[in-house]
Amino acid sequence: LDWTPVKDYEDILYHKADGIAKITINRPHKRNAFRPKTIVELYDAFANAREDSRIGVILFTGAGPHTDGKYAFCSGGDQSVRGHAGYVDEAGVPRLNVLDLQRLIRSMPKAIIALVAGYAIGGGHVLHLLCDLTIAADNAVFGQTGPKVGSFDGGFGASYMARIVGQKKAREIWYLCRQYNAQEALDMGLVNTVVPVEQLEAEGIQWAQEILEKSPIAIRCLKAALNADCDGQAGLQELAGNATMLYYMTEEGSEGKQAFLEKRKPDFRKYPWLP
Ligand code: 2NE
Repeated sequence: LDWTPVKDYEDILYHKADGIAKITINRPHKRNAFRPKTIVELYDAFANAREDSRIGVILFTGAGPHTDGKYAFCSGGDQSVRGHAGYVDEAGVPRLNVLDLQRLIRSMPKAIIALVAGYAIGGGHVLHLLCDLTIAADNAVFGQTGPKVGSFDGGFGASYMARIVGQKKAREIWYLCRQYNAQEALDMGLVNTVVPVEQLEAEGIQWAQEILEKSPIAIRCLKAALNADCDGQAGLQELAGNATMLYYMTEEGSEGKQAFLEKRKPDFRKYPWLP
C-alpha cells in the first residue's frame, strides 16, 4: 500500500491508505512504552480516523525492531515518568489518560486491528486486548506486570480479559505475571492468528481489505452489539445510538421532525406496526 503520512507527531506515526489508517507507537527505545504525550497523540490520531468517513479499519501497531533487534507493540506506561498519582505530563500533572484512549478504541464504530510484534506487556497488553482483532507475529510476547511493578488495571484489563480467556486464566495472567508466547496466546483466544513477523503488516492489510468489502453499518452495529453484552449502560448507549441513527434515516423518523418544523400534527398513521 502507498501509505500517506497524515500529521507529524513526536511519539507516534500516523498514515492512511485506501480506507485503512495505520497508527504506530514510535518509542522503540522504550519498547514503545507510553507517556501522557503518547496517549494524547494516539487519542488525536484515533479521533481523526473516527471522523474520516473514508476510513473503515485502523491498524494499531508499534515501531520496530529497535537497534538491539527486539520488537515491541507496547510495554505499557512509561515507568520513568510515573509520579505519585499517575504518569506525569510535561506540565507536571499526573495522569492515567490511557483510560480515555481505551474507551475511544472500544467505542469507535470502526474495526481496529492490533498488529503485535514482540512485547505486548502491562498497559500495552490491555491496549491490544481492547482492539477488535489481534494479529500476532510469531515473536509476540504477551503478559501483565502490574502486581510486580505496583500497578493494576481493574477495568477492561481485568473484566474484559476474563470475558476473553475465562476467569481462571485471567487470574493466572494477573496473579503470576508470566509471559506467554504467540502460540499460547492463540490457544487461549487472546489473538486471532499468528504469522511470521515479516508478514505481519501484509496480513493486517489483507484482513482490513476483507472487512472493507463488508457493509459499514453492519460492522458498526455488530461492534456495538458485541460491546453491549459486556459494557452495561455505556454499551447499551452505543447500540441504541445506532438504532437512533437508522431511525433518523427512515421516512417515518423524519416525519416527526418535518411536522414539528412545519408546525403541523405528525401523520404517523401511514406507517405500519410491523410484526
Ligand atoms: C517489555 C520488557 C519485558 C522487555 O524486556 P527486555 O529485556 O527486552 O528489554 P529491557 O531492557 O527491559 O527494556 C529496553 C529499554 O526499554 C525500557 C527499559 O527501561 C530499557 O531502557 P534502557 O535500560 O535501555 O534505558 N523500557 C521497557 N519498558 C518500559 C516501560 N514500561 N517504561 C519505561 N521504560 C521501559 C521489559 O522492558 C519490561 O518488563 N518492561 C516494563 C513493563 C511494565 O511493567 N509496564 C508497566 C505496567 S503498568 C501499566 O502499564 C499500566 C497499568 O497497570 C494501569 C494503567 C496504565 C498503565
